[in-house]
Amino acid sequence: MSFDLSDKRVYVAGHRGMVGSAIVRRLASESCEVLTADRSLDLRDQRAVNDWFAQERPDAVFMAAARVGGIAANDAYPAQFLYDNLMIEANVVEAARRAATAKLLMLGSSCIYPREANQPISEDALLTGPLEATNQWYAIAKIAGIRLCQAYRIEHGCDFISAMPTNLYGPGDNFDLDTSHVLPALLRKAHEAREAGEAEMTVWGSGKPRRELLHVDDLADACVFLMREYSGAEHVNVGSGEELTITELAQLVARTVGFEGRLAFDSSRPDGTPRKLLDSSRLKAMGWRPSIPLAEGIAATYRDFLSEGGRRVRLDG
Ligand code: GFB
Repeated sequence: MSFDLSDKRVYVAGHRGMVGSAIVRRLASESCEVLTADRSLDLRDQRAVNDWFAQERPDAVFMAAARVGGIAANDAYPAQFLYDNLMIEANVVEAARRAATAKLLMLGSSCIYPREANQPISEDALLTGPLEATNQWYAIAKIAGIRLCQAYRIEHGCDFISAMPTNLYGPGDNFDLDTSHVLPALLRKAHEAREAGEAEMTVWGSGKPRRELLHVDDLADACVFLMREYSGAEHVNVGSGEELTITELAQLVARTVGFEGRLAFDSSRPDGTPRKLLDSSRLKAMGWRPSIPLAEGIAATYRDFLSEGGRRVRLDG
């Protein structure tokens, strides 16, 4: 039986981040009441989270709040990535149980899978091998998030589910070069190199790793779909199937921005996971498909960058 969102009180945790804001945009076309908390609610503070839930009593929760960042931020802030994410997840899940929230969707990441997982990576590859070192702290926290939902399902009968998106991009992304993911970084670098008339732009690592990219509005649509249609213990992969090397991505970004110079590879920077293409066949079999082609999504994200003036600099999702 599907979960009906009509007239429900729906809390989007992390509504200022790229994922949370996309979910809020997506929920605008549903007849539900969207709840958000202001900045004064620190999701790492258990008592504050319990009080907020007791007062607001959401029927459903999209758990999109997280400390997030690209390969360099993960490496630089292991304690923040592990501690903040563990606390946020545990507090929100426990508060949702206490407030008798009927359904919760936890968001994870494709970095939960072993570095050497078979490709495309199916859900059952979880915990079958060692993690990639550059994002293991974040991955451990996200694995704990999946297990929390499963444990609460077993012990308390809570209908808490998890979705594991592939690498995401889109409006509202973080364009800070020290903490961002690859796509916003490349957009910014190509833009600034073109503006300054430079002959080359720097790309971290070898350019050989492959990444699958999904537009955040497609993810938001998949989250609403899963909230409605899925009630299982196992986490569900959410990918686009659009995979390319970092070199190909940099070339696509350069074309989008109109930068005609060379790519210079900085081998002092890490490559990270060689490949993490998700097997999204379970979600596909349920009837969901992405709809935003990569080239179109990148062009829209570049427009967002220009309208924001590249000012978005953040570590929280
Ligand atoms: O997106 P990204 O930072 O993270 O990097 P991951 C992806 C790839 O792009 C790496 C290369 O091989 C980087 O070396 N790259 C090239 C760059 N130029 C740049 C650049 O200017 N900036 C950045 N950031 N990368 C993330 C995890 O891993 O995946 C997160 O750190 C999360 O925790 C996310 O799980 C899904 O794809 O390697």
